[in-house]
Parts: sequence; C-alpha cells; structure tokens
Amino acid sequence: MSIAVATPKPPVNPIVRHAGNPVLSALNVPYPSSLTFNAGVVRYAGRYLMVFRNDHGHDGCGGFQGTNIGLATSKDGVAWHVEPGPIFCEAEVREELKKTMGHHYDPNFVKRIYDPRLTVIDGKILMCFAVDTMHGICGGVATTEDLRKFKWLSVSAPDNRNMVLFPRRVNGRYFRYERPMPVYMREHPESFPIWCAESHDLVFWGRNRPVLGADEVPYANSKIGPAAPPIETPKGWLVTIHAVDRDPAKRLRGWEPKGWYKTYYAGLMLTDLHDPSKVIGLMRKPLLAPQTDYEIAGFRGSVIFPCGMILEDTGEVKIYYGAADTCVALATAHVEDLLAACEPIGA
Ligand code: BMA
Repeated sequence: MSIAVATPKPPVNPIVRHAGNPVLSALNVPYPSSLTFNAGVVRYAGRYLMVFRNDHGHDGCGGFQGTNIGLATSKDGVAWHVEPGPIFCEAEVREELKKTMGHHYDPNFVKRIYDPRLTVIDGKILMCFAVDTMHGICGGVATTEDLRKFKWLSVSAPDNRNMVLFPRRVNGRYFRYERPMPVYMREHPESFPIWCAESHDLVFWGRNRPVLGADEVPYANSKIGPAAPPIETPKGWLVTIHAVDRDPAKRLRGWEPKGWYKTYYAGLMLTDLHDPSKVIGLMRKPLLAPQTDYEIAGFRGSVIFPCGMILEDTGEVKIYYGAADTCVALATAHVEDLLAACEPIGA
C-alpha cells in the first residue's frame, strides 16, 4: 500500500504583521499630532528614513487644523525616533508652490501636502506627495539633500495623486506610476486605474498610459492606486497597490463624521523590467486585508495604505502601511514568496 505524501504548496498569503505594531503613532510625535500615517521609507546612508503624514488638531468631529510632514529615523527599520519638529509645514508648501507656479499662483491655491513617498535615485532623495489645491488634487515631485529643505521639481495638473518613482531610469528615462482621477466619461464612479509616465529630468512628464484597471483586481469594486515605490527583482518590478471596495450599505468602524464605507486592501503586481507599463503578474487575493484592531478601528476604519517598501539583502521585504488613517504599521515577507504569490498574466 502506498501512502500519499502531500506536496507542500507555496504560502497562500506570505506576509506577516510585526508583533510590535503599530511602529509609529501620534503618541511618538513630540509636537501637535492627532493622526500619524501613510509613510514613505528608504534606507539611506546606513539608516532608515521615514517621512510621515501628520494630521494635527483634530477635534474628534472631523475638523482639524492642518497636515504637516514629519521625519523619523531608525537603525533597524522597526524602532523609530521622531525628529523634534515637522520637516514640511503648510507655510513652506505655499512658498514652494509660489515658485513652481510663478504668476499663476493664488494665495488660496494650496491647502496641504500629504501621503509622501520616498525614493533614492543615483544617491539623491526624491519625495512624491499629494497636494490639495483650490482646483483639485495634484501630485508633486521634490528633491532634497537633507530632508529639511525641498526643491519642488514638478506639480501635475489636477486630478492626480499617488505618484511613486522608480529607483532607477528605465530605458534611459525616469519612470513613475500615478493615479489620475478624472470623473467625466466614466461608467462607474471612482473606478480609477493606475497609469505611468516618463521623464528625462523629473520636471516634464509624458508618455502617460494606463497600466492596471480597477476591474482587473478581483477584490476591488472602486479605485486602485500605486502604493509604495516599486522594488527591482530579476523577475520584474514588484509593486504594491491599494485597492478599494466601496459598499455604501456598510458603516465601517471609525470616527469619520461623514460615515465611512470603503475598505482599503493592499495588493501586489509584477511588471516587466524593461516596460513597467506591462503587468506580467498579479496576486488575485489581497496581500493584506484589514483584520487587526489597529487596522479596523481609527479615523477611517478598515484602511490599509502602504507607502513604503524596502528589500533587505537577506531577501526580507519590509512593507510600511498606514493603518485606519491613524498610525503606521509594518509587515514583512520574503521576496521569493511575494514573487510566487503573483499569478502570471498574459503568459
Ligand atoms: C485615499 C487618500 C489617503 C487615505 C485613504 C483612506 O483616497 O486620501 O490619504 O489614506 O484615502 O482614507
């Protein structure tokens, strides 16, 4: 009689939440802070650097004073020390935008910047961010030597955000994913896809084209967007996405006064190394679905919003995500497991 031996299957969901989550919250911030989330992270000059969105002065009823950007540093990517003051405030946003827009600038133009993502290209730190303006939401790219002073390189036309830069040029050009959100000509409201754009100098962006549609992501019925800047592997660019399931019949936990009914998942895709507009693999289930208390309860409950991803020399991948629009959490996986989780597309 032969005994059947089960062949081990690759892990269905290869990711593990850090036991000490959240790794950063308003409690760690030594200046006014209500919500500390959506953080870009890079490894730079022997340290980990995190820029995070800091919403301050929330009154608990949805009103708040403003948003600035904070900086935290770490030796291991797990324990973080927050610098004494914010690195980018509303006043600086207005100044930089004035320079970028010239005589088209209106003092009421900008409201705030938020959701920063970091990328190191050729040893230089670049930051992408969203800007809320009187004309709509725009996406910006800035460069900085020291994370104290920023030079704005470009601000997109509205409505666009969630820009993430690739860590190197592809076919000689800088590359980014982005998520425009035009509402006209759309069959389903908020069904926004991920797009890409290319640039010779990080200032002028063109060759815009769609990459992945919300309808291609099985667990999304609404918008999707790029999450953390992509990491390079021999098999392709590994890219986290966020994906939204919108159900107005649901009232999810949280203290968003308008009512909150959108679940944000983290997802994963693999794109072609030589043509990142081409998706070659997709994880059919969420990489992370809200399940822990810090992901389910907060300002907007059931939100997972990655903005940072680091590939360590050991093959460990650290993924930093905003949880419930309230704090920053960390999850880890092995790069090979992440690659195995992406089902081939168009093979
Ligand atoms: C998105 C952005 C993010 C936010 C997320 C969940 O549309 O506004 O800043 O984290 O919604 O509320």
